[in-house]
Amino acid sequence: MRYGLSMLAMVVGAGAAYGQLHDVDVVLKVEDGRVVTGNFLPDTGEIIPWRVFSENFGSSGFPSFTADPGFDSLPGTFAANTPVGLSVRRALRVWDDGAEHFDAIPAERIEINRGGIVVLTPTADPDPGAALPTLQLGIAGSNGRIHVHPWYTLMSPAGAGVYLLELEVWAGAFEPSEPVWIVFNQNRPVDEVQRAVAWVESNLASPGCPADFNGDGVLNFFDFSMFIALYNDEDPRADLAPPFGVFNFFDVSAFISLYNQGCP
Ligand SMILES: [Ca+2]
Repeated sequence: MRYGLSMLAMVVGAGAAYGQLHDVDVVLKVEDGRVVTGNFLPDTGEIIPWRVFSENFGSSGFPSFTADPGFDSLPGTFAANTPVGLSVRRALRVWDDGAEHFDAIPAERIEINRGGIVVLTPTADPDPGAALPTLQLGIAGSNGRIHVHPWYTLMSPAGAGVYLLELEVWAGAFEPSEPVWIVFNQNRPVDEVQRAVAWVESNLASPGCPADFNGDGVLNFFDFSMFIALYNDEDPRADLAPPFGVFNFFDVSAFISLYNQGCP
């Protein structure tokens, strides 16, 4: 249940108009010569910086397979014909829900396929400075947009689990993006996936900065927007204070307190 939304609306003003957030595509833009990953705020189309995505294998009806997230951009983001691709930064990891970490490298690997060209997650983390396994996703169209959906397949034994893929996105001569994480769920409960996503956000995307909800290392209005969207969804990530399972002013107050602490 949820209380006190009017109080929250007072805190953040018009931002409370944002609706639900959906992890769909990785939206690309360029800032200061670097690729930046984001997500569309559904009500406004605004691109909010975003680095942690999640998806379910089997979401399109085929087991151990998904074509999401795709990679999208607004027209004019890139020069026509700019090649855009991804590199795999680490071996795949699997979530330990009891111990709450992503330390283990499973037998499973993920194959990413674009037009018959594939890249496989490595069996061990690449050495620092070594070339990363990479895959060109496509080239920007004449309008400067790219929108592609690679195919992700969880390879045998394809056991139930929550898997963590760490990527970076590159485009032409721009500096590659900061790390991007996709949490893939293979037949595990939603609440376990939410715990795994929350762990990635607070331990990998923005360690020591719990109010940095979109994980870009900066505290600003985007984080308020994110908190509101998650609060409206009654997402456990917004359930910051007792009584847990209830969304009320104590969660809002806890968020404001975390926000005021700032980032290290
Ligand atoms: Ca932020």
